[in-house]
Amino acid sequence: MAEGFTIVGEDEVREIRDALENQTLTSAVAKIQDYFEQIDSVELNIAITGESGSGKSTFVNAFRGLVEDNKGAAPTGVVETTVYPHPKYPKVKVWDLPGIGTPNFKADEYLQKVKFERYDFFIIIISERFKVNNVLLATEIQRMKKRFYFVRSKIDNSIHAEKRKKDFDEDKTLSIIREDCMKGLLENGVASPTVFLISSFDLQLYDFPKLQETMEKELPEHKQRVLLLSLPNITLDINKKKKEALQANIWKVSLLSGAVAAIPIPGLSVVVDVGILVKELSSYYQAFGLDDESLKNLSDKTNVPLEELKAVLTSPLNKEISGDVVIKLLTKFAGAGVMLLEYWASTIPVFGSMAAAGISYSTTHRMLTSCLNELAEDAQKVLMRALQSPV
Ligand SMILES: Nc1nc2c(ncn2[C@@H]2O[C@H](COP(=O)(O)OP(=O)(O)OP(=O)(O)O)[C@@H](O)[C@H]2O)c(=O)[nH]1
Ligand SMILES: [Mg+2]
Repeated sequence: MAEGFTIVGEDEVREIRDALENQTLTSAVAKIQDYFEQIDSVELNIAITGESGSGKSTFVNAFRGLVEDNKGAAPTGVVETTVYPHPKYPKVKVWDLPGIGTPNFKADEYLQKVKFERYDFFIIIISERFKVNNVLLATEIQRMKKRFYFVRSKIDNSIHAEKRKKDFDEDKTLSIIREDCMKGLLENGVASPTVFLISSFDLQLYDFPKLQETMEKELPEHKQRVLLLSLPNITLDINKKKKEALQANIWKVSLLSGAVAAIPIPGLSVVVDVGILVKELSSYYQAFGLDDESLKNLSDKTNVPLEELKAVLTSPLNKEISGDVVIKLLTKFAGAGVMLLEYWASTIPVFGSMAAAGISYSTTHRMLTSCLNELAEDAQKVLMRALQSPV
């Protein structure tokens, strides 16, 4: 067996078989192309609302992996609705809605004004003190059949203040804050409220991971992927889930690259569209935030110098992803491709009758899997370095 060789899971094999056995290779490829067009066009619109000064704009930035002085970051004190497309996934739009500060607040008018229909869900940011306006807003959002999540911001401040007390216990402080928020909401008629405690300065702490999981779970399936990929690379769990999501599509990309305008590579029994593979590898790179801009943002946020973050990267893909690099990689994995042909041919009969296609497919599959593992590992190392843990 080749080094690091991983047999694909049963689900994946079943999916590939279904795609290939009941139809011709051409129609299977057309279906895969269709699938990629569809996932590329999925939009996600997230509304951030709450009282004035509660921390909406700061959250909008943190969610997109930015700090305030970055280009394109949300400024504070803006009163109009402003949309901030995600820097890497422009179809993911975070909307910074106006604050709901006025005493004679009318939730229905507010929601009409901010065009509530366009959002997939709302995040209502609440701060230290309970305000009835939040309840009016939540109730109206619910009436409009939209989802919302309560987020209590600035938890770092609350923890900091409590830390001075001599019997300080972080978990206990957090549950007191949580219960206090929930009590206010319950008393004002919000049935079984959930409140996520966060600090926009340290999103990886407290309840953000839980919020992220809940948002993902409650989205329609076709929107889950784009939310996941657009999440800031701040926890090992996000890293792992991104890797799984990307891994799940490798068979589709491999099949596509071997079937669309495929060009033989001199000296290799591999026939692929190198452009598709360059695009795919670049998308891994973006998803894991290994590009210069993302690393710079991470460095700004954590105060770990950019050079130190870059120093932990080991994948050669961090230097360049080009057609030449892809061809070199395919050459490196061609041997494995030949070796794996038998496995793939027994799994997917059509490859048995087309050895060339089988070798191209196995080589590409093996190459993408290996690159994905490598980049995911680099992303993990960068994260651990940024969070100051020993690598
Ligand atoms: N410590 C701490 N401060 C925060 C956090 N979130 C926001 N802030 C601070 O709270 C203040 C208000 O934050 P903004 O993000 O401007 O609040 P906003 O809701 O957009 O305010 P308006 O646009 O005026 O309605 C700023 O000074 C932020 O730095 C947080 O999680 N922790
Ligand atoms: Mg603001």
